[in-house]
Amino acid sequence: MTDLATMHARYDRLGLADVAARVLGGERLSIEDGERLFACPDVTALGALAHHARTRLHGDKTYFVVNRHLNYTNICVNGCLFCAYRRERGEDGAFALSLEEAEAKVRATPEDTAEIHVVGGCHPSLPLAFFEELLARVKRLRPKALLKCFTAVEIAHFARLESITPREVLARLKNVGLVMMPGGGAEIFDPEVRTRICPHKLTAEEWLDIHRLAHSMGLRTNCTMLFGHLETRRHRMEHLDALRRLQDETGGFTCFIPLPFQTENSRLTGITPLTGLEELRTIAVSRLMLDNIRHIKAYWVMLGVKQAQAALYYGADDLDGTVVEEKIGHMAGAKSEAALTKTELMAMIRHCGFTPVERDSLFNELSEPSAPLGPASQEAACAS
Ligand code: V47
Ligand code: SF4
Repeated sequence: MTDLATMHARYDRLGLADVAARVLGGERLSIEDGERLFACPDVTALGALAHHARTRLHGDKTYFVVNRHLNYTNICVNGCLFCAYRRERGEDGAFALSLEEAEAKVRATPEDTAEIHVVGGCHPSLPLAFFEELLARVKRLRPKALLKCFTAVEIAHFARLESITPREVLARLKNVGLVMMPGGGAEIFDPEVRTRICPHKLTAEEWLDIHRLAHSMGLRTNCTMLFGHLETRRHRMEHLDALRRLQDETGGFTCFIPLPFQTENSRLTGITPLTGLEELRTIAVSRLMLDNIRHIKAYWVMLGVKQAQAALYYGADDLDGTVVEEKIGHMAGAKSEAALTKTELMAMIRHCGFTPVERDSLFNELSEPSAPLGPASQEAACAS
């Protein structure tokens, strides 16, 4: 039998020959196709399709970024039930950085940092002028770093506090160097689940509207999905479909980040953590559904380093970055390292047989791709 015939027979046995043919033909998959892929017991067959789609886009390149997270406060008016990071004002462990404290953290950041990722809770009184000054100071200290700051949730919050429109907020932040918004706050779009896990957060439509607006103003954004809590696989599919529809309209999303729920220290109790295979299925289906979003991030902070490496064979092409001082996932029990060095990220990528490519927030390539390890050195690395 030819390779193609063997492959056809495999997907035929699984009842997925038509879906596999659509993937190989570069055709769009429906929500129902996605559900059928999710239900496929042979996770490696699903992974092979996602890997095909990933390889068609990126060959064996795997991206990473030298970046730093800057969480300016954990005081938040929202109180999402899944969040272990948030505190009430005055509560033990609550913090709000001064401009000088934030500056000191940026000064301690290596000169070659390509991205500074600034997010925090929805603080009840910090004015927009504080954030304008913060971004201006960060830009002054690290002029080469791109500023990826503030989720749609924070933008909506600033607009409410200042009684101005989200457009005005974004225009003022863009003026002091904002180029990109991270993808947080999307959670899951289904209105019933959303009400149960984050009743005070902006609605799905509001989240999508702010990203649409940002794209129309020339800003790029990422997008996320928080999964493994109260949602069903169908909810995940509908979430991906909503992101895909907005991307058809604007083309402004750069990267999708599937975020597996970390179950510790939150008010969302009684949730069994997802199996590793269900995480990989979700990443693979995301790659296959989001045919118009170029990059899928295996965020090692939430997945753990080993699972993030496996995810590179299930559709992901990016590992995020050095991160430094991540709080949201680690306060929720994420078992991953506190930070990774550039050397460690490159080794992680090479040991899986991919070519590491350093990037900035917009996925501009900053380095010549450097070759993956050959089989002999891979063996040595595995034995060490
Ligand atoms: O919006 C909160 C999620 C998000 C938990 O755009 C949790 O490049 C899992 O969006 N378990 C913030 N997830 C993180 C985020 C992000 C991270 C890295 C890169 C980018 C990017 C975006 O974290 C929140 C929420 O969806 N989150 N609590 C938890 N217990
Ligand atoms: Fe606040 Fe964000 Fe935590 Fe929700 S997820 S409580 S908005 S910090």
